[in-house]
Amino acid sequence: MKTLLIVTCVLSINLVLGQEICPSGFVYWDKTGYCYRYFSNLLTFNDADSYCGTLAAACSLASIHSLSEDGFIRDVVVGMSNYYWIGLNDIGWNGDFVWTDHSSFVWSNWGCGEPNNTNQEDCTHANFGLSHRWNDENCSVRLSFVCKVLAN
Ligand SMILES: *[C@@H]1O[C@H](CO)[C@@H](O)[C@H](O)[C@H]1NC(C)=O
Ligand SMILES: *[C@@H]1O[C@H](CO)[C@@H](O)[C@H](O)[C@H]1NC(C)=O
Ligand SMILES: [Ca+2]
Ligand SMILES: [Ca+2]
Repeated sequence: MKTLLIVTCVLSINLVLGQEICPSGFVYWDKTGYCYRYFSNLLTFNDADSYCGTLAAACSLASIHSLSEDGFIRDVVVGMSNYYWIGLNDIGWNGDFVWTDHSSFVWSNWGCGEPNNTNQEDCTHANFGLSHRWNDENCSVRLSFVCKVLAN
């Protein structure tokens, strides 16, 4: 009984601190069960997604599936008002948007008039404009980015 209590206690502390269930430096969000991390390094979209993949198995640029997840990433994970890559792109076929983590494209938060594909924009950044929405941008542009991975 005593052992069980101690084990339970240690497990809850780890959950609260977000340790072990997330790779180092990632923030755990219990609402989705995923871990998130912001990187201020300026990389192209493909380099950013590859970088995420070096951090943990099946780690990709963040996919976003609700307004609350969008807000959590912006306010808690990033915490500043710059642009950052998320995993949404239409590199394969213009207008056919997919997430690099292969999750379903079920929700979007495009800014007014976006995506506009001006000069072949096939990649997406968040935090666009005063209403903090999404914009398609040239994939070769270098931006900071957010990685996301399922918690252990
Ligand atoms: C995208 O940006 C790159 C450099 O950042 C540029 O070389 C390329 O021409 C741009 N593509 C288009 C279609 O404008
Ligand atoms: C298209 O979106 C870009 C941002 O990616 C913006 O700078 C540009 O003004 C928009 N073009 C038009 C025609 O609305
Ligand atoms: Ca496009
Ligand atoms: Ca655009």
